[in-house]
Amino acid sequence: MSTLSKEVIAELAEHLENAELQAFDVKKITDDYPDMDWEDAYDIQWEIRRRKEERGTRIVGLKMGLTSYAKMSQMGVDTPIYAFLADYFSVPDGGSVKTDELIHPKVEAEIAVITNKVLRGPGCTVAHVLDAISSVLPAVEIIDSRYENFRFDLKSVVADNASSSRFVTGGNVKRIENLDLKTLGVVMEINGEIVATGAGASVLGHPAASVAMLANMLAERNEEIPAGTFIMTGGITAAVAVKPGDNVCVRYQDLGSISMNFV
Ligand code: 0L1
Ligand code: MG
Repeated sequence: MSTLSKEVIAELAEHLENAELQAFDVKKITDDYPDMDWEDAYDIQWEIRRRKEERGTRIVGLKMGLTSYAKMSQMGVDTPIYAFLADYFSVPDGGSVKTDELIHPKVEAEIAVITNKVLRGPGCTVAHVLDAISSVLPAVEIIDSRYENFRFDLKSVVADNASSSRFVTGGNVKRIENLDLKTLGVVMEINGEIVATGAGASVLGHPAASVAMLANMLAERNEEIPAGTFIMTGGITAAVAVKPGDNVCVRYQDLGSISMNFV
């Protein structure tokens, strides 16, 4: 049950979207609206999505966030969340990420999938997801919370589109039957130094569990995951801060590597 009026939802969406587009930080929104609930938080996120689509921005995928135990303990939370990916978030493999368009970026290694069947909850399981994944590909997410010094709570983060800002995908696309997503390993390097390592099982035990959770969460709003959706299943490692001049390279077992420069 929402607690905020339509006008307040629209105001907060505009406020957070301006912070994203103009790269300035803001106070967490629950300071002024301490009673806002989960539905309010997702209403604000969906309103940001609507604003972008109205201006002609395309939604090119979905993501799950806070799905790894490393990330949950880094942020002191225990519930995964979802968000959307807009077309201009995409940076080509080997490309440059402009830090003057961001506030305080961090990178996360992720496993992404593309579906070929509709996934609809409630009751969506890992079995349904494994049957609906046509391909698997590597992805690196660049998150950039709009909140000052990363001081936020989960509802504020949901409203802020789960800190989504950029992503890079590339490497090799593989069919799911040729991979073991649970043991698939990643090595993240910044400027040639290994800064994080992990395996797919860090994502809720299996990245497909993250997609099932996404379908079940969307069902609460009567939404589904359409066939052909690109989904980033969540960070395998804790997020690592980056600065201008950094080169990030993530090597994936069986899926090649992805790199980018922060300029
Ligand atoms: O992609 C994610 O795991 C979402 C992270 C949201 C919280 C943060 O900014 O670290
Ligand atoms: Mg992420």
